[in-house]
Amino acid sequence: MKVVFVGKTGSGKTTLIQRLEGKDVDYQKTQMVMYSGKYIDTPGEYLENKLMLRNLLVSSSDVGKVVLVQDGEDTQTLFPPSISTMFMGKKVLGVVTKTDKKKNVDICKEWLKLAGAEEIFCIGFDDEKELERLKSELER
Ligand SMILES: Nc1nc2c(ncn2[C@@H]2O[C@H](COP(=O)(O)OP(=O)(O)OP(=O)(O)O)[C@@H](O)[C@H]2O)c(=O)[nH]1
Ligand SMILES: [Mg+2]
Repeated sequence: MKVVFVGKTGSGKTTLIQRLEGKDVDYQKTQMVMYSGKYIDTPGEYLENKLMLRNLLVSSSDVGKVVLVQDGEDTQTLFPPSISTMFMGKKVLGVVTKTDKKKNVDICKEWLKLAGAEEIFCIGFDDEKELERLKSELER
């Protein structure tokens, strides 16, 4: 089952997918929804436009899991409380990225919990173990 990644522009979705796929990390702004294999990458703009997010979910009915990606350096979140309820029947996980920067990781975890993430992973550039833990969760 496919996995869709949603999160603010620059939160680290593409980087995370590249690492999960064992690819070289290569910065590129995501301009459109990218379906490549199991992981669906979305532009950050999809989170700002709820209609686009809904369209994406309807048109990707084979998605089994949703990963909410929260930038660990951010002092705010774009995920409203219980946003998980709009992804009906899909398992919602949360990832705090950039934890190597050690900025706002704790509050970011709280926001993801409030958003309705069932499980939360904290992943930075120095975190291969947590990346592997996420990978095996996504492969289940
Ligand atoms: N230090 C650090 N930087 C990261 C990490 N993950 C991503 N970045 C950096 O954050 C920037 C944005 O990463 P992307 O993966 O392109 O973000 P995105 O969510 O795909 O952004 P959009 O495509 O615009 O929606 C890049 O410069 C990455 O190198 C991390 O774990 N640690
Ligand atoms: Mg991207």
